[in-house]
Amino acid sequence: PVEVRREDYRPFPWAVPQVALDFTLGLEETQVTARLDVRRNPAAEASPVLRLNGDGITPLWVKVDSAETTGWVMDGPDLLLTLPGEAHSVEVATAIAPAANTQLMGLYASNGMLCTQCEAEGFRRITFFPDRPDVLSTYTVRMSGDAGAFPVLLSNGNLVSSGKGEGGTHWAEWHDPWPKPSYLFALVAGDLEARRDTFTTCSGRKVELAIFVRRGTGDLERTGHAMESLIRAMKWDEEVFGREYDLDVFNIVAVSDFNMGAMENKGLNIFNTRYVLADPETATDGDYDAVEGVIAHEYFHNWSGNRVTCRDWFQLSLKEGFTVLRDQLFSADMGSEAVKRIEDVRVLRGVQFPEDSGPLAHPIRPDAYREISNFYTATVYNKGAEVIRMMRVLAGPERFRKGCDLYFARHDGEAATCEDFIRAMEEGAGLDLTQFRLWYSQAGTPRVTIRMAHDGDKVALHLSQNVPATPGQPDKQPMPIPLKVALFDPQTGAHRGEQLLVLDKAEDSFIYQGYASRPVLSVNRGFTAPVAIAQDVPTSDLVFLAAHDDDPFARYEAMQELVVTHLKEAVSGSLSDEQRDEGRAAIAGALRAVLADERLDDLMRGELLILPSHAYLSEQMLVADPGAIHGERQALRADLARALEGEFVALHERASAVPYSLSPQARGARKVKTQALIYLAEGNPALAEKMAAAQYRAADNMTDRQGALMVLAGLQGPERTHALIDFYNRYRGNALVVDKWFSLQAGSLHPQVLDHVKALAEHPDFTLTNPNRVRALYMAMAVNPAAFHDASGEGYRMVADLILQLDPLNPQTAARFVAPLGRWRRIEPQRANLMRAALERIAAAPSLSRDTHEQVIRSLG
Ligand code: B3K
Ligand code: ZN
Repeated sequence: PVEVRREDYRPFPWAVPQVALDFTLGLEETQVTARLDVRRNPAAEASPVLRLNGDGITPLWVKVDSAETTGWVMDGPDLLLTLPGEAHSVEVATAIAPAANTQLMGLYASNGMLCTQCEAEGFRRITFFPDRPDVLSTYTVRMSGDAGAFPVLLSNGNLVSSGKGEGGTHWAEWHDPWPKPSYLFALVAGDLEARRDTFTTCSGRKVELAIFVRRGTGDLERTGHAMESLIRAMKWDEEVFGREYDLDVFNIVAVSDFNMGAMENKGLNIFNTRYVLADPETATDGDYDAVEGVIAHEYFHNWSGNRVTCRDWFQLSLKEGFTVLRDQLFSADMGSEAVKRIEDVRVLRGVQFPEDSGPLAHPIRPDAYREISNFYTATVYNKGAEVIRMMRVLAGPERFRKGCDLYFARHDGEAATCEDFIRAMEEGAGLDLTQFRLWYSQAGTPRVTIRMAHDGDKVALHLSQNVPATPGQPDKQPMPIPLKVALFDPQTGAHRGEQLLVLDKAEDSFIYQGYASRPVLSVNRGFTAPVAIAQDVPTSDLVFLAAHDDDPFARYEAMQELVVTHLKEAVSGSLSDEQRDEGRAAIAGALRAVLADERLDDLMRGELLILPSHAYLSEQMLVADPGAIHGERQALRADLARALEGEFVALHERASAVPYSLSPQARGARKVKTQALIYLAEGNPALAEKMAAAQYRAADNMTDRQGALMVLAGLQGPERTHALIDFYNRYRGNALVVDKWFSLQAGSLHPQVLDHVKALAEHPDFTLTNPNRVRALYMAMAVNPAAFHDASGEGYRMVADLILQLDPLNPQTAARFVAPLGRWRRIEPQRANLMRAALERIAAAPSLSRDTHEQVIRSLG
């Protein structure tokens, strides 16, 4: 497999202003003819050769200017034509087999319906085409099919006409007036029903909204939250970013077989059911938030992605990083800004930081890939969002908006680059981002070391930065790092105002006068920079900030740091028994304050109760011992639970009295209720079993029920079995809830978890052909440290077996399981050997997909 390099970009020699597609639909076979109006692209180096990408398809016939021709050749998967003139019409016919498409890329069948997924390179599995994002065309799509099997026929844009055909068929023709790249093409045909609503845009245009689900599944009643979220997102994008919707219809279709979360096809978003369906009985509060966030994300792509698209796939963060930032700001506005920020940082640290410090590290704008599907990563998405968020911090929200306005105005209708975005931001927001561009080109999480010196009434902050070496990037340059800081007077509990420091050198010092006594430093408030901070802070400072910092993120951060520092020392074995007890007591004291603080709302209290994740803790150590980290973390939790048992029981009781609603108060109550159980399960398992069983039985919503079942799944008493059987029987047939049933068991703290996973893989409801189900079982296990890192190496073997089995069916999903094994260099030697052996076994397989091959080679690298 060849490497594609960013520096090799060349414009395509041909423009394709118009495309007409004609589909004769069938699950087993669908016939496709494509007519492309092509003309030479004056902006490109001229070439008579027209390369049309294909993947697993062969042409049935080819016509040029309406005459059938044999003047074409195949070059590997691609079709090549040599065209003499300036402009031609090229027609190609293909036949594809949707029901046999297990990769779920291109046109495929899902529960009797037909749907598409084209990003990044799926369109070439449907027909021959210049399948690259810088070729923009207007599409006319005609489709015909059996009216009984496919009563609903959808594509991008507006419905132009429809009618009955012969032999029980019908047809529809759609036209999308907005030029778009092939990756935004979509088609859906099936027996669907829809929730409908309307939205009137700021300029007074009425938009018909519809959310489609499979008919007769009961899913329609679960689309209300998605519709409300869509309407809120449309309104918010007008108000906050000045972006108005631009078609007469906006359709969403929910599909149960889907590789990713959702897809922003122009005017016809296709969603994993997981991010559409929600009702109190089947969806948790977390699921409600995820639906709202993903609905908004895909909608926001209409501008950041569709109206302005990407020149090439190296620019992916241009649309993804920006759109993630947009959805984060939206969700913050819809709920609690502080809690949202904490959740986003938790994902960044738990997923992106490990990626950035491992063998798969890459800049947010990568330089090379073999399979682009492997670069839909936490780095491109989440770090990409952080990088744009830093621009917003540097400019302030108003000037940032000016930069965005200029970007949209200047590049509307174009395929743009990250550089275009940066330049628009420089001009529109009035920033000099010369050095800032390093955030796009350098991989690795910068590490900022801070030392505070206090002398007389002078305070000096000595800061230094180091960007670690990453694959292919041994030497790094210092980057501009914006840090919001405040200096607290521990006596008064106040500070003199927040300041924004920008550390743009390897080392720098910042001096403050007028501090008679040594202040307490609160740094990277709001997490203004996606960096790791290293500093020697007295425990008393962290306890102070955990109780008093007026920046809620910083307060959370102090609490985390208190625990991280303690666990790091405990795991390294450098603590005496006495020191360990002291450390635990300090944490218990801080937690007690959190439990008692009446100014805190429960949503925030719930965040402060969450212990730093195993992944984040491992990240703090050069070489991690997963067994030791897990053991110390659980022992700390048990100790805290025993010290605060009365408080946790009281909290659970208070929260249990709050009736179900979606208000922040009620959601907060549900959050702390299950947090209390998680603690008690370690400190007093018998009591926790009783309380969790009671919570399970009393539950009138999925948040309480899932929380209770999660705790029970990790315990060994009889209530575990009762609840698991009850849950399955209650929800059998509801795929999304059965996914939860698989996940809770695979993610549990139960000592026999690996045996449970093996048994579940044989369960009649388990299948390798549904990505949600595969992830529910195996991703839950792969991120469960006690299971995956079982000292026997069994967890690693199971993941390797899965990858080998899944790769021939669905390479994109299989390749996602490689990263957990790729962490081996940062794991203690015995486990590291077992992990490497698992990777080598995969590498030795006779034929691997390009997806899995690339990830395995990089991971062994
Ligand atoms: N743009 C899609 C991602 C599709 C990835 C396909 N391999 C979803 C999103 O980010 O909104
Ligand atoms: Zn996206």
